[in-house]
Amino acid sequence: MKTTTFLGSALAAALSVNGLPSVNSRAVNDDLVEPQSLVDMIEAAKAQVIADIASKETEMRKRGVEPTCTVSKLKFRREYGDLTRAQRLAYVNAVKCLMALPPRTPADVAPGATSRFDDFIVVHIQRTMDVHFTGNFQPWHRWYLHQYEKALREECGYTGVSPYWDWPKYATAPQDSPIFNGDEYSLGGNGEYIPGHPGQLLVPPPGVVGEIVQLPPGLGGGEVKTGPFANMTITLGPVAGIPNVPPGPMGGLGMNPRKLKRDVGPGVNMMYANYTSVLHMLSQPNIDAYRLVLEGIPHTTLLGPHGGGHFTIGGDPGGDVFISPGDPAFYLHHGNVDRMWAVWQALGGPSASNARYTDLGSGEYAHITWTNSPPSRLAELTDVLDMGYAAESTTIGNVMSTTGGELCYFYL
Ligand SMILES: *[C@@H]1O[C@H](CO)[C@@H](O)[C@H](O)[C@H]1NC(C)=O
Ligand SMILES: *[C@@H]1O[C@H](CO)[C@@H](O)[C@H](O)[C@H]1NC(C)=O
Ligand SMILES: [Cu+2]
Repeated sequence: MKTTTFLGSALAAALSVNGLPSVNSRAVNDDLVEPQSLVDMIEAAKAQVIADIASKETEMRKRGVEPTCTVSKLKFRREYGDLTRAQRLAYVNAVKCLMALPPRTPADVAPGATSRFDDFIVVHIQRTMDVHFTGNFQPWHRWYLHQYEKALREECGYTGVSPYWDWPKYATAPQDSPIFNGDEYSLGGNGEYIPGHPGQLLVPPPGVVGEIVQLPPGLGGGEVKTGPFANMTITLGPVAGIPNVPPGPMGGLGMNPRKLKRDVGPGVNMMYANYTSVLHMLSQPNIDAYRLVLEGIPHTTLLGPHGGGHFTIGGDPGGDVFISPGDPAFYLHHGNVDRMWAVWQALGGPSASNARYTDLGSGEYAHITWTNSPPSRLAELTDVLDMGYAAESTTIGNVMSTTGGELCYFYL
């Protein structure tokens, strides 16, 4: 059974963390201690982005055009744990504000939507099957995060930028990280521990062929009772995928109040989103290869860091891909998905001759249906990224760079 392997590696890591000898201790440490090569890659990417903006700026001014994104306007998104307590609190309060504003989604479309925060869940439910394992996956989520940040800023007076969650940083104990430790500056604590609860069983969505995956359990499983989102109510979903939780009314768009649950723990995090995974991902030569590492091999138990982050949160709504943005931690997880992509893009060299800003690939994840089933055409730069009632839509081509079009940010 798969869980044996997972528990085995978790145990090996625990042993090496305690300083006890372990056969695997060297390999495990390599996976859990930040390698200098990764630090260097991220620094090189940042330098490249700044150099690109500077040269574009000069070239545009020569032509008498005022550039929209300049070096001085560039905003840097930061890791949640690197924010000051005041910054973390400001972010948390802005999210709470979004949860208190009325929805724009009409009640007959989604009677379960009760807030502006919910508008974002609704469009994610509506678009799930055509924005995951598809050519628009990363562009769609890039624009989605940008619009969420914009709503926090314009509708809730937030003055900061989107934070992210550097997965490997807390991989041995994500439940103790500044994101999940349950203090007043966190995004709420772990779910209450349910002794002996099983890990999540991943079942492919209806109509999609694939293996059933048994994940190791986390250290929660129950309701979140500490921190800013303690006792938070979620009304949309579930749609599919949470064990022992039946789908909500109207395919998940109906009203179905229940409490936020999480199952945060090191099992999935160490296995799928460690430093080796990230370094390996950033070393991929093209977008098809990159996405196979990020999202895992189609129809197999290999999850990749994207799934690894999602199922490190787990629970309800975190364990259901359709409604996963119902857990406020979703936006920090996808912040890192976007950060990794932006870094990988910049590592391809100067933007003027860098295919990573234009190439959407031709592999199994490059089409307009989930893992190309049913078979569909390849995604194109002119395809629309639909934000439904949550925000304005755009096209893939407008978001291929974090410093082009309306976007002007990078990551520290
Ligand atoms: C959460 O709800 C429980 C009752 O279920 C209550 O005892 C507790 O004080 C609540 N916590 C917060 C932070 O509201
Ligand atoms: C780190 O991730 C890789 C996959 O990216 C995996 O093969 C390896 O076992 C993981 N390390 C640990 C300690 O689980
Ligand atoms: Cu998504």
